[in-house]
Amino acid sequence: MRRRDFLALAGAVPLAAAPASRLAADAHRPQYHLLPAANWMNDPNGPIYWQGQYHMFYQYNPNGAYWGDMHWAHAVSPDMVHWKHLPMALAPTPGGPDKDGVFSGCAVIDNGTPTVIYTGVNPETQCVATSGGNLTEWKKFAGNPVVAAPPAGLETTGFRDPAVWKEGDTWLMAVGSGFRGKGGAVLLYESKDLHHWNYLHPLVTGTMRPGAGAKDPVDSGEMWECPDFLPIDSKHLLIVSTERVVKYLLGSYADRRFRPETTGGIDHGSYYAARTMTNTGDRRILWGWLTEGRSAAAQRAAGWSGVVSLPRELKLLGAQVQMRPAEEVESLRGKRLGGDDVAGDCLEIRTEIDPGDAPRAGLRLRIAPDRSEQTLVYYDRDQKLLSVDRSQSSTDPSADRGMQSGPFLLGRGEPLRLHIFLDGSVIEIFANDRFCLTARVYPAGPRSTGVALHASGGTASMVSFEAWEMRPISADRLTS
Ligand code: DQQ
Repeated sequence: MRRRDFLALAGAVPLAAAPASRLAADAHRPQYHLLPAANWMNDPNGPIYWQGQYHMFYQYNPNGAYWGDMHWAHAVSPDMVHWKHLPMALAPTPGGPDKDGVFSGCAVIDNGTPTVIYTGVNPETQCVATSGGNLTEWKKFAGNPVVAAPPAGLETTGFRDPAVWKEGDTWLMAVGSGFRGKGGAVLLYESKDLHHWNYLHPLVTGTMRPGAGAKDPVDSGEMWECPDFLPIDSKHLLIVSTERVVKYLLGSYADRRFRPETTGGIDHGSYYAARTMTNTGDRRILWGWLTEGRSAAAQRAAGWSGVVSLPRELKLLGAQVQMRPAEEVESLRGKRLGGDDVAGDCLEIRTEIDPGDAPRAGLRLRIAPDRSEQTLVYYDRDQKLLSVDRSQSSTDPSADRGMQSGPFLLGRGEPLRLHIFLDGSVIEIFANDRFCLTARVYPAGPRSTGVALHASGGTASMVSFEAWEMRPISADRLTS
């Protein structure tokens, strides 16, 4: 497939040193996921549906492919899959409360006025900005910060990444936080006008795994980043990012307190800082940051780092959180592939596998003709895990080789249903609509594109298999 690239975005988003020709030829750059024209990106910020368009903001460093100098970049889409980049939405204001970075936050519509609430640093404070209508020009509130410090008397591990929603005529705000030696927490505030906030109490406090202490409170679970809190059917869902993964807590919400009943993983791989889109009615669309799986030096050399996930639709099935790619993603399907010609690095694959008596069964992806590279995705019956084995994914020493897995159990007679999106270095995996794992792989060989059934220790069979080439969201679409 001819490689195209998002370089037409260059006018909207400042470019750094990486030459456009090199980025366009980079086989590891995704072709149908949203990512900036160059440089570093991380958390999705303030995703919102407004006046017939889906808006995505995200953490962005205009200076290079490394974290720092956080801005909010902006892209817009009619369908959540074809994107056009717009001018930078928010940049740090010298001397202002966000002078050292415009950190993560959310977007809401306040009586017809699009409004973002975000964290300014240093120190961590909560700030507000509004837009006249089309979300391209933002005016920071002159009275920022609207919350200047964590509640008096609380010794917190952090105070950032607000999520805001409305109940009746009252705005509620959840701020990511935590307590040393105890665990992560979400602090709850209320307001009538988004400018004057009154601290209520922790919406919920986590408990740490014994002995989990680490220098960085995010690594130990003593700090919860990017909280997102939403009703889903008759329950409420809290999503938090901590310990390098995104977790969910499902439970009941009453008297402005959240009581978790079950917990699970939103994604068990290279995925972080997830946030749902606001203003989408009853639909719950989740976006995450697909983190890189190669060295910082390799990221700088490539000139880009970070990808926005595909839109993921959340529903509740009994007590289980169902996760599926939003149906809009199907519009990217190109040629349908069949038989022996299934190969590629820009594909959608749907397969049903009967593990039979094989203790490990799944797919082999990105296989090199001489087998020097391959990535295994499989169900491990004995370990009760869904795993991605990256030990042979790349002959390039700068690429991660670590195993990625999460708890997963097939019911008696239940087949393994894999729904997989390959896009350059991205592998987004949905299993049986209830488990997700995103892996990043960087095969060195240009022909490491093979796909095959994987079984070890026994015989598994493929019950069904469908695959499509995926259409790049090409430069012309991105700028039209
Ligand atoms: N990234 C942002 C923070 C957030 C973290 C800074 C999570 O607001 O806590 O870039 O990835």
